[in-house]
Amino acid sequence: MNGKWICRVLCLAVVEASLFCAQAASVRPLNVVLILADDLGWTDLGCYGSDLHQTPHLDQLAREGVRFTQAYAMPVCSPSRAAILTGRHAARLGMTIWREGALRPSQNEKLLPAQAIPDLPHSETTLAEVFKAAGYLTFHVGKWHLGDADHSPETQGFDLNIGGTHWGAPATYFHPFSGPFGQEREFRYVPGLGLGKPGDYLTDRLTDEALKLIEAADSRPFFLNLWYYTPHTPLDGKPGLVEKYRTRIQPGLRHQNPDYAAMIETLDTNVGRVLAHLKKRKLTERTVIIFASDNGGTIIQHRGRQVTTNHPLRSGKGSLYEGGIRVPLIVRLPGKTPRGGTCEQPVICTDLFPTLLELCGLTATNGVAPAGPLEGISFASLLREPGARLNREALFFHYPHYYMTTTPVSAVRSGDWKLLEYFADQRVELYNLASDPGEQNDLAQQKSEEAAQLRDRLHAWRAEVGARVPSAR
Ligand SMILES: [Ca+2]
Repeated sequence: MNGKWICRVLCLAVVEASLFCAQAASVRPLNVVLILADDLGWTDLGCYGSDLHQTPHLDQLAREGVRFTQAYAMPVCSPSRAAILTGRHAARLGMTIWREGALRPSQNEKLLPAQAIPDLPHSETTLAEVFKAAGYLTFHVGKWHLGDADHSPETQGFDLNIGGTHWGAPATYFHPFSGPFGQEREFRYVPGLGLGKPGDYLTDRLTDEALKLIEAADSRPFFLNLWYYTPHTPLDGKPGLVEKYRTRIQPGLRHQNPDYAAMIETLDTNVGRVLAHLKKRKLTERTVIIFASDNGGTIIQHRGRQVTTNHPLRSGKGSLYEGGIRVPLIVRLPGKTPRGGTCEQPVICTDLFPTLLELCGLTATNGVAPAGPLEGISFASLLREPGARLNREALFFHYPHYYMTTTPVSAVRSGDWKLLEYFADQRVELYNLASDPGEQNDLAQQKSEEAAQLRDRLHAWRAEVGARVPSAR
């Protein structure tokens, strides 16, 4: 056992350990399938309001589980992934930008962005390490984006890695999934998928491998971290589906991109394959399913079209307005849990770590502990009672970098109030998300007392977690 398993343990896993969990854990450990889509926006699924994208399997999953309407991620890839695996905020980890961004020399911007680290430190405790210590098989399939070869999934508690690299996107979704990527024409590939054949499609192939691993686990408990690359750019939809959506797009529909729509339908089909396979293997009643996205939908132009819109939310990936950070989240538990519940409590990706530990009954007795303070809190209680409240005062966000949708910024949400603070001019904006979810009416002047209080809290949080901030040039 690794020396870092110190005793600052998950009393949270004990708190509220339900009869359901205790029974499940004592009979046979629950399996976990954690499915992450990449850059999927808040309204991109049918059950979240898309009027174009067809997602029957995910809609069905939402009917069988709990659909969160105010789930948050970090605004870009690697920070969310690090937060999910550790339960710790990206700002505390110092991983505030995607990996390539952390390595890129700063551009000629007004502020010098904060220095971010590109690789998830080995000193952190990951979900995979926790599950492995508890006797689970631990599989990573798909996008990793949390470090170089020295920080690959195999070094972070996973028994096996298929498809994960330090890159954030494939060169192409079509076989052989390799080629030059981006303006730099860097050669990229997706390892672990064998020879394959022309016509193979990346999202399908990752699922093929995931299903084989579920088979191979046989009766042993497993943690499957299935992190699809899709629907991140490049927008390579299957041609037949692209054509289908091309004929369906009408003026006035919220979503308008046929390639993106095709990729989302294929994502949905593959989630359906995983669910059907679990059913066939009689594992449905022993498996927790989580489906989420790692950040808000991308609103940039790609091949001459806007990728998606997060309307009615403002902005998209990279931004700390809701469109950048609010994401779909669906969780289905086995057993007699509420079906088709909708939960409006704000939750955040750091919560998955303590939630999964609680659901699987992993406690101090398993000898597991995070590497330090957790920002996440368990929302297991909401899965049993979606109308319950979480005991949390505020959620914080920190993106001390530039992106196409933002300049360096931090934000705090407390109750219905949300404050954003921009580093370039110390400007604050205050919104009431209950009456103004689209963040159109800045109330910072009108409600100056509330704004000042929230700003103080934001500053105190940044100091507490040691958040790195931009500096003047
Ligand atoms: Ca992403």
